[in-house]
Amino acid sequence: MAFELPALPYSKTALAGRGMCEETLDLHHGKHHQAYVTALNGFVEANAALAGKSLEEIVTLSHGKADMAPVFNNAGQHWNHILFWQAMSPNGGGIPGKLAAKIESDLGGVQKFKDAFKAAATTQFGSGWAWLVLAPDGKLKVTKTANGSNPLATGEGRALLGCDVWEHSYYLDFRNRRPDYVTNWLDKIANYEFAEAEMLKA
Ligand code: MN3
Repeated sequence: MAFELPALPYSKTALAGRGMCEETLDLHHGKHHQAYVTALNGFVEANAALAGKSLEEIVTLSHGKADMAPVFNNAGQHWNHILFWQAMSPNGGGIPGKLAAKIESDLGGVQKFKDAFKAAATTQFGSGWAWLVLAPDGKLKVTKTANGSNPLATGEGRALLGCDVWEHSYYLDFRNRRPDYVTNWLDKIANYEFAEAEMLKA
């Protein structure tokens, strides 16, 4: 079974009033994410060791292996973007009670969480991701990864939110102003209902 580009869970214009325009979503989903899926399928077809493996298995088995870096990059980016589309919402920005309480106890409150997330996102040199994860010790943690990597690969925990800080995610809307993109993303776009549901599944 070839991997497939998942449909967006909202229309391409759904986030336009919240700082992510139709062209950004159209290119990001239809071109960038599609390219990762197409490349990954090419690697799976060419390598019998990858046949029949789940996306999570491919991410894990290719992580840290120099000869599998192209496989890891594309599998990781497919996994990251599946999460990214779900981690955004046209009704984003509001933090529901159970997640807010956990943020308060583990991260010192919403403002400290947002400051830590912005710091992670803006200090990630070059391309990468900022994450809110439920760490193996049961605590919330803010982290970052480079390029196509993610908390599944690094073992840092269950990803609850992931913010794409590759330039293709924000350049049309915010130009070079990554800090403004991340602030807006946390305040108006992030789907904390999704993050809470993922936290409660764990
Ligand atoms: Mn991207």
